[in-house]
This record gives sequence, C-alpha cells and structure tokens, in this order.
Amino acid sequence: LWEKYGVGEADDKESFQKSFIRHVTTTLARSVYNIDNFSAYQATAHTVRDRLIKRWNDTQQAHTEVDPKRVYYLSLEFLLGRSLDNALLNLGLKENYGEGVKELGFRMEDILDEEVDAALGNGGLGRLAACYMDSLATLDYPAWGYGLRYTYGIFQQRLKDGFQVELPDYWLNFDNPWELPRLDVTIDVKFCGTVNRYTDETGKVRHVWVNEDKDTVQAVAYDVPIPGYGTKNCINIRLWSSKPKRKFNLKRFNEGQYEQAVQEQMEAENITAVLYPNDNHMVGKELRLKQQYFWVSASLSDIVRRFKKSSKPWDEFSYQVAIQLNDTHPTLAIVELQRILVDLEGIDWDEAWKIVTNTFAFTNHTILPEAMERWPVPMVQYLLPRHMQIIFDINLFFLQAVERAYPDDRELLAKLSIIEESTPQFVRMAHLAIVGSHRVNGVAALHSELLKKTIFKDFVRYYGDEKFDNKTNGITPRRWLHQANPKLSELITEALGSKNWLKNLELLKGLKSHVDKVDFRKRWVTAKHSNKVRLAEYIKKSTGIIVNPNALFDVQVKRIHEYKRQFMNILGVIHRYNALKKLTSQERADIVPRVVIFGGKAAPGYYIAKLVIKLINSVADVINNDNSIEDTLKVVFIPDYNVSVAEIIIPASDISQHISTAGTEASGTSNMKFVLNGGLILGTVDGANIEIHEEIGDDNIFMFGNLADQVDDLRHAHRYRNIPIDPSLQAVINDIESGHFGDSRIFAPLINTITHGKDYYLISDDFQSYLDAQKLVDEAYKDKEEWTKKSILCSANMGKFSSDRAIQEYAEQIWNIDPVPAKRS
Ligand code: 26V
Repeated sequence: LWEKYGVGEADDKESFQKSFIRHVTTTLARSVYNIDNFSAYQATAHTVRDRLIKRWNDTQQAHTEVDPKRVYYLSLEFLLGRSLDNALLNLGLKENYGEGVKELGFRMEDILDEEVDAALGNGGLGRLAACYMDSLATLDYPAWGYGLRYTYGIFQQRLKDGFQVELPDYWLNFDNPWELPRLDVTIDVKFCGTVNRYTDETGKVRHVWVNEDKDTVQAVAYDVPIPGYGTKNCINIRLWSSKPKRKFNLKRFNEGQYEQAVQEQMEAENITAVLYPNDNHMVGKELRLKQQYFWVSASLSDIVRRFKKSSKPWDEFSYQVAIQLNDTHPTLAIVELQRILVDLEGIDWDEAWKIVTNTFAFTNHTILPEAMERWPVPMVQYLLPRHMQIIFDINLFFLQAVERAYPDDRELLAKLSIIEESTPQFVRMAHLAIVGSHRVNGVAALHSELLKKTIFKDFVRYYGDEKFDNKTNGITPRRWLHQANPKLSELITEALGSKNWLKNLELLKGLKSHVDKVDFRKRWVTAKHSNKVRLAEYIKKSTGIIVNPNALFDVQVKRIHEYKRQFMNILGVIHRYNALKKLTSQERADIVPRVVIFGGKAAPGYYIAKLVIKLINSVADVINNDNSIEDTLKVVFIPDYNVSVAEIIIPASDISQHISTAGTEASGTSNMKFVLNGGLILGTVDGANIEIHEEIGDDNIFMFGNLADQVDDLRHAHRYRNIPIDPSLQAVINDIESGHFGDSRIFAPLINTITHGKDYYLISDDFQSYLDAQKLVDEAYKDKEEWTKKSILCSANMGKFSSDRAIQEYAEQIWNIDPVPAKRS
C-alpha cells in the first residue's frame, strides 16, 4: 500500500517541495504567498515527519514479526534538543531538502533555527539517554525508551543584574511535529486506597489493592520517533502525559463547589506538568514520587501487554524483556513487576522474584550522598500501600538470605537493609535497585571502582563483584560532530575517504597519518576558526560582548554545582587579571589573549550555585570594561545553556575545563564532545577524563590536582586541623573582599565555603596546581602548529567514546539482545 500510494517515501527535491506546499496549505492552513520562517520550519518538519512515520511503522512491524528480546530504557529524562537537522542527516535528506527550501526562497539555517529544544532533562543523565537512543536506533536494536511528557521542560535562564532568573519553558506552545499522540493508548494508574487480604480457592493468601476513582489517573501515550543513522530503522520513545480519569465533576460544579470540581482535574494534570530542575540533589517532594510511580506503572503495563501478545509462558519473560533503570528514579518498576506477577498473575513469590531480578539492570550515575534517593516510608505507604508491603517483604527475604550467609553480623544487616531505621523510616532506592537487579553498573572506570569501594562496598561483599561492572559512557558522533561541526566533519570524511567513521568511530585513527601534512593542518585550523567566528557572533547576539576569534577560547559549560568548581575557575580568572594588570604594555604584547566562557544553569533553590553565577558576571563586568589590559582577557557568561547552544559552543573551544574535585564527577560526557571536536581539555583526574587521557596520551591533555584517594584525608585535615589557605587563593579572596567586583557582602556566603566552611571541594588544595596547568596551556598555545597537531590527535583517538560502543557493551553483556534490521519496503 505504501508503494501504491507513494506515502512518505520519495526523498528527491521535487517530492519534498510538493509535500512542503501541501503541508503549508493543508496542515498549516496558510497561503503559499505568506510563509514566514516559522511556517517554513513547520512545513519542512511535517514533511520529514511523514518519512519518519513510515520508517517507524516498518520498524515496529519487523519487531512484531521477529518478536525478539527487546530492551526498555526507563529514564525520567530525555534531553533531545532539536530534531529537524538530526532527522535530515540521519535520513540522508539534508542535501535535497536544502536545495528544495532554497528554491522556495528560504535558507535551511534559518529554518533549523526556528525549532525550540525538547529540553526534558537536566544535564548529563538526560542527554546520555538521548545519545543512547540514537545509537540503539543506528545499531538496529529492538529498543524502546519510556519517559514523561513534561508540559514544562527545564526552565529557561535569563540574567538580571548578573543574577539568574528562571522562566517557565512552555515548549508545547506551538504544535510539536516530533510526537505522535496516541490518544487511544491510555492506561489507568492507581494511587492511595487500601489493600485487602483474602484466601483464594486453592487456599493461597492473596492481596488486592483497591482505591477510589478519584485517586486514579490516566496515562496517555505520546510517541517520539528516533531515526537511526544510515539505516531504515526508527525506534520509539513513549512519553506519558497525565490526565484525569474522571470527567469534570459537573455535580460539584452545579452545587457551587467550583474550586473542588476543578481541583481534581488539575491534580491529575499536575503529575506530568513539570520536570524537577535538580541535578545531583534529591528533594523529597510527594509530587516527584507520584511522577515516578505514574511513569513506572504505565510503562510496565505497556511492556507486560506487549509480552502477553506473544502468548509465551511467564518463565520466558526475562528472555523477551530487558529493562534498564537509568539511575534509581524508576526503581519502583521492580516492585510493580513483582506486584503484577504475584497479585495479578498469581505466580508464586519466589518464581516471580526470579523473573524480576533477571529482567532488571541498574545504572548508577552519582556517588554524591545528597543525590541518593530515599523516600519516607509513611509517604510510600500512603500513596502506594501495596508497594510498601512488597518492599518490606523483599527486604525481609533479602535480609534473611544475608543472615544465612553472615550469621551474627547485625551491623551488616543494618548496612544492607533497604529500609533505613530512622524516624520516620526511609526506603533506600539504591539498595532496592541493587537487590532487584541482576547487574549494576557505573558510568566510567573510576566511578565504577569507587562504587565498589565506597557506597556499595557491603553489597559487593555479599553478592561478589561479578554483579558490579563498568560501562563507560559515550556520545553520538552523529549529533556531536557531524551535525554540530559540519566543516570538520567534511574534512574528516575527505581525509578518510568515506563517511564510514560515522558508524565506526575507531576509524578516526586514520587521521593520524595526516597530522604531519601542512595543508591538512591548515584546513583543520580553518574549520576550527570558522566555528570560533560563529560562536563570537552568537556571544555578541546573546550578551552584547565582542570577543576576538583569534584569542584562546577557554570554555566551561555544564550545570553549576560546587563539585564542578566553576568557582575555582572564576577565582583563577581573577588571578590572571591581576597578573595582567601588573605587566607593561610591551610585556602584554607577548600574552596569548583569552576569552573565558561560562554557561550553565543552577537549580532554582541552590543558593551557592546562584552566587557563583553572580560572581562570574560581576568579575566579567570589571574585566571586560578595563581597557588597561588591552583585550588580553574577556569573560563571558552565555545565558540559557542548552543542547542547541552546546552545539555552537563545543566545536569552537580551544580548551575546555572539567575540573571537578577528584572522585565526584561520575563520568562527564561533554569532555568527550569537546575532545572529539579537536578541543583540548584541562581536567582533574576524575570520571571519564582519566580514560580520555589514556586514549589520547600525555601530550594532548592538561591534567592537574589531587587524586580521588587523597580526598578523604584532605577533607579530614580541613575539618580538624587549621590548614592555611593557599597564598595565591588568599590574594584573590582578598581582592573580592576589597570590593573590587562590587559589594563584597553578597559574596560572603560563597567565600565562606572556603574560609569558614571546610573547603569541602578542596579548591585551596588544588589551586596552585590549577594555576600551573593554566600556565602550561598558555605556553602550549603559543606554538600554533604543535597545538593543531594535538587538536587532530585528540579527535583521532576518540573512537572509544562513541555511544555505539557503549550500547554494544550493554547489549552484549547486560541485555543479551540482537539487532533486528527493519526491512526495506
Ligand atoms: C537527578 C535528579 C533529578 C531531579 C530530582 C532529584 C534528582 C536527584 C538525583 C539525580 C541524579 C543525577 C545524576 C546525574 O545526572 N549524574 C550525571 O550522569 C552523567 C551521565 O552518566 C554523568 O556523565 C555525570 O558525571 C553525572 O553527574
């Protein structure tokens, strides 16, 4: 039928134009004589959407025919960014469609720029999920993502007087061509109520969970197609949106109880209204727990329904279904599956538990104690009474098994328990996730080692270390090099003789043989320079600040957090500024000019992080307006850092900073993006920096600072002994306190984290080696030819960090799934 009617197939220019015009006149109901860039974007997007839907259908059909084992990636965040350019490139439509819009009087860049980001995530964890979906599609794996369709994504950041101001991100204001509403796929999700015990006809004790209609919410599915690169395969992310089950309560309304009538409606819709804007920090809000269960319940019921269609026996469930938990946020899925199997399907507890543990695997993304999810038992009991019982039972059987293995070790039981015995009690979600999964992984080598040595140590003792392993993160080279850096991508393709590197990133090694060619290096620099010009234009547009593209671009863009130490960076900038001021004009002529670029959002309630933003802007104000240093230093804070802005910033960096206190950044993924784009990095011995160092070699990276295994002792020393502050750091602090950067009283709480606090993130301990490393950067940049060689070798050695490699490891070592290529039709 597709062929007969030619729906959504043809990829040539004329077919595109025909479809474009059709969408303008019908979908948008506009006149072809009156199309602005936004309408042109919509028409182009709808044309691409038609093609996506076709591939999406073919893929689902192939999956239905083969009925392979599928993997379900459960993530509360999918930070997808824009879709149009990505879809054009992955589907191979970019050239023809570019020509097509040009003939109609548009520029593709302008059209692409009309799209708003899908920003359903905070940072690394959400963007990782998006990269993984890209790789799953590209490698033809039968995979589904499950998440929430938030009405409001991560807030938009504005600056007012140098302070962060948050605005709501109402991204669905206009229609969203990248989702397929499935208004027919709805699932009832229950909350509250009570549990009744009864004995069934066979004499078995059973439980049934009953609740009132007003406490049931409906989940509606919205499907987001994810096309693979160079394949017909197109997978699906299913996002749930909440709506009330009960119709608007007219009786109440007529009785004059207007507010109550509306309230039920609103409470249901509230569940998926907003993405929680915290990153690496747990807040125990009831609504957040409701989000988690709403999502988990709808997703599992969908997964179980799909399994049941194949009429296979339950003991084959874990041979058909793998579920990956992206952090502890979906951990209730473990309990929900056990409930479905035991309460609804009548399977014996032990047999059910075997199925459950063989199905789930859990990825941990942080060891920061404040990020560990714990929910008060009374809250879980109230919202999910049956689940709380099941959690207690899981814990009981688990602890009994531990006791058999380690009799008389009460302390071990307390340490391993899923329940924290405080008042009130808490459910420790990480413990539940470990006990309910067959595999637990960290996201970089160091992080996975630290998990085993610190927070999960006792679990390793009990389970042995085979249950715990490492899956170093990766990034998709399609978006993060090919799409974000088209000039460099083209040069690479030409040098390597094909585009195969986009599917096999190890092929970048072939660039090494070009390092010594002057002409190749020249073209490399030209590409990098044009990216810097593009960024300089963006900086001018977004901040009004003019920067010189010939300066060294030094970038730190990521969520603002004390452990990431943007504070140390800006303190280093002040140190540099003071040194520059002392130079004579002649001496300054020898200095490599620098542009220090910051970007990132602070959680709205994170006071100290917000002060860091203010300090950066105050310092920028003084430095950027000081003519005496003759443009040798500029400081820029780019507002509203997001995926699209990252695509402009990352290809333009000469050096980027990944300077977390050793042992705190689980992996980092932007570090990989920068190096892949030929940017050098200045980093601590932390997260994936370590593995990047191993791949690219000593000569192409600047590493500094104390090591993870020194951190405990240093913290101890700060706490119990009087450690003098590093003198260079003290000088900088004095400078701030003198009022040089505005009223210093504002910054007192921030400075106190070093002087009166315990310098928990060890800025003082690392400051001198940070400054030394910065000096090495300045020196190295003076030799442009050598720097360019380093830049090329950086890209050339980044093969390991493709998300394709990461996904292949997950697929083979954890999920046990095989590719199912969609048939061409
Ligand atoms: C997220 C959230 C979301 C809002 C509510 C409270 C809450 C609490 C904890 C978390 C966990 C965030 C963990 C996280 O984002 N980790 C980052 O994961 C990246 C991908 O693996 C990794 O590259 C980063 O180093 C790590 O910080």
